[in-house]
Amino acid sequence: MRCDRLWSKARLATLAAGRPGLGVVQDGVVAALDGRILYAGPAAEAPALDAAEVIDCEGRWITPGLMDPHTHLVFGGDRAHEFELRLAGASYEEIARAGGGIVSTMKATRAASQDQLVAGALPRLDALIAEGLTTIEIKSGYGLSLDHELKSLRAARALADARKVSVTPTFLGAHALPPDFAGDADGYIDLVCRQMIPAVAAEGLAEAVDAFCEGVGFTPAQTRRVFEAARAHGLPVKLHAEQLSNLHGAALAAEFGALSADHLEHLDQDGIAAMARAGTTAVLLPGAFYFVRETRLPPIAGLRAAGVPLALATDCNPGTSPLTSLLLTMNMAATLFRMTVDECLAGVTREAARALGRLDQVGTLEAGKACDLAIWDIERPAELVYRMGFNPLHGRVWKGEIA
Ligand code: DI6
Ligand code: FE
Repeated sequence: MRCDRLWSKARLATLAAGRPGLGVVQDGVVAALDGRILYAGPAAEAPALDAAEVIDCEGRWITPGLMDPHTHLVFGGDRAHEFELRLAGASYEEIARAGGGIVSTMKATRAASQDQLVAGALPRLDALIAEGLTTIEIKSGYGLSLDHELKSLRAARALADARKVSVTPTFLGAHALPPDFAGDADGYIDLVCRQMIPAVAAEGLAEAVDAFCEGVGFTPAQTRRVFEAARAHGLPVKLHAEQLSNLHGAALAAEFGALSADHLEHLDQDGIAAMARAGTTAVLLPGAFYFVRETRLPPIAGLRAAGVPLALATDCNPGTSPLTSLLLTMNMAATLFRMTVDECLAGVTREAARALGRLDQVGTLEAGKACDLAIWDIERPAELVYRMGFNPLHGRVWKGEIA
């Protein structure tokens, strides 16, 4: 069989559903043809392959390319000064009242051009790519007006043209109440449902719709209206749920067959059961948990026992998770949430793909999927979770191309 490229003498962590644990293949090969995996598995069982190019991996490990299924990567400005105020004892509420918080990022995002938003996001994207990222979800949510939300989503799309990476944009207009709608949250949700979502859908600018269901965000009733508008426009949903309190957002998300419910520190057993029934993936965000010094752990054991898929993400955002490292995210998930090495690696590959509705295309080393690979200078996969601040990436492959 003809193939474009063959990676030989490799140890594979396939994450393939049919194989136990990480789906390890000790003496494996990966063959790519036209950007897709033609074969991934034991060298001894490979078909006869006529490769245009053979790369000897010299025993290195190959995993699926890493995926970040929850980021707010596109935004203007930063909140480093707020970080100093917090260290000096100011509360989030005091900072918000002083015009800080999401509103300060909204102002900087509105003031930035689309090109400036792209330029500002590129260093954050490059940091993730340097660790083997091949797919990233990018939310809007700092424009909070029709034009600026569209600008943000167009900037997210433009990043896919600027780098060899796959971008899945998510519309998060229901992220916070902009000052122009102070005291009129229902009026703003009208704008989100009647103008923003139709425009986003008409331009094909998003693959899903998200919302922030929280006391400082939007109510379950307002979230339900956003979900109904998303459904009317054929867009799947996901939700920032139970981050700071239990508004039963995860159960609402599950009612709409959500791809994922994210954060989940305050998730209860009813929410777990609803997610399990709906097949909704839990996206856990240890960077936000760490950065805001949260003390309530998400119910990992309950989610695990109910068979809810567990994904991980950086939640890269300027306010609660200025994090651009999936390797550190995995270490935090193991160290803080007590997730296993296998769960962490699955969380940034197979389960991240599931959370994005892309498991049929990426997330495991299986024939027919995009040939997105990360090649590592490690002796065992646990090193990718164990180390902090060390990047053992040897090479990255995106759609069969050495990137
Ligand atoms: N939850 C969060 O932690 C971020 N957004 C959200 O829905 C906060 C975003 C910010 O503070 O800029
Ligand atoms: Fe978030």
